[in-house]
Amino acid sequence: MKLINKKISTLLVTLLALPTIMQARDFRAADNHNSTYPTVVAVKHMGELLSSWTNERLGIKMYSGAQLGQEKDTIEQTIAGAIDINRINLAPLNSMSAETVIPGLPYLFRSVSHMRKAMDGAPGDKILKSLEQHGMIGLAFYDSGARSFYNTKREIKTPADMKGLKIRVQNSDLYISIIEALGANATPMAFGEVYTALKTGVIDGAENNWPSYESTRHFEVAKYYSLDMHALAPEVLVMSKISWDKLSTDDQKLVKKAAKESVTVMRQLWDERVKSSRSKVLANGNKVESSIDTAAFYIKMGPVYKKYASTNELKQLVKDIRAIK
Ligand code: GTR
Repeated sequence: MKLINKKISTLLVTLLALPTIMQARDFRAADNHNSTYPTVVAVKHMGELLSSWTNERLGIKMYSGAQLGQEKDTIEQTIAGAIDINRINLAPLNSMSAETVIPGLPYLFRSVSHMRKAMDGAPGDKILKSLEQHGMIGLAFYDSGARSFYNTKREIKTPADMKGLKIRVQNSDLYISIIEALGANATPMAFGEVYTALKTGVIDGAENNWPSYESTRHFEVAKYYSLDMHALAPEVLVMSKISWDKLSTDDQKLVKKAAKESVTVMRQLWDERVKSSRSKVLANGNKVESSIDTAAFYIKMGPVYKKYASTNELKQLVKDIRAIK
């Protein structure tokens, strides 16, 4: 009798624990950068937080280095629920959400610290919220430093130096407009194809921050890097709404909390990586130009602001970002 009672109580304990066991899972996460890139390390850190808070019930399995595809493909998979967590740039979301375009407007942010404050505040929340109707939950923003032009042909100091250059851009109309406003030719292309395109002369240049210019080895083929710092748009961490809706409210809170906490780690890693990437590029003997006529670049952006900050709401978002001290 005792033995039967014991068996029944073991069964009861197992049954009671079942919902928790069933919820145990590793979220599939995607990033197009390699395993040591700050965004990837930060998402892994987020996974470690989740697993320590939940006794390993929740965690993250990171697929870095574009294993699950280029950003356009991973966004589709995220919306479909095949990828749970995705770290992407804001640019490939531009065609879905007009709000995501705003942080990419050239020279909108005065500095990286201005960008961090604005994205951590109400303007950032608004942009993250705008993704929900497209099947993604915006969890947090990660740093992406400043994007500047690099090319295989010549130094760029003024917009006139851009004339006729074939510049690769991300899949975003905003970036096409920026390049065209500067008198160059825009070629939208997936990130993973840029190295070969530079090497074979299909394009003359591209634009990116120090860590990406270095980690992709674009700096080995495009020697001229001109620090015009036209865009300080951040990266974004999103979760599939399908995956999100399957979580309990408590787990949703944990996911958000872990994402937010990973931002601190990311920023620290980012600042270190900017320095080390810069040193590597300089040691390679690249022509890095820092005396740039940024005012001349900014003046050319009038039509771009007009086209993309087109509604009252978007104009207000620009104002709100500018107002942040
Ligand atoms: C990087 C960014 C990537 C990707 C890439 C690109 O800075 O981290 O997510 O957007 O730029 O230019 O495609």
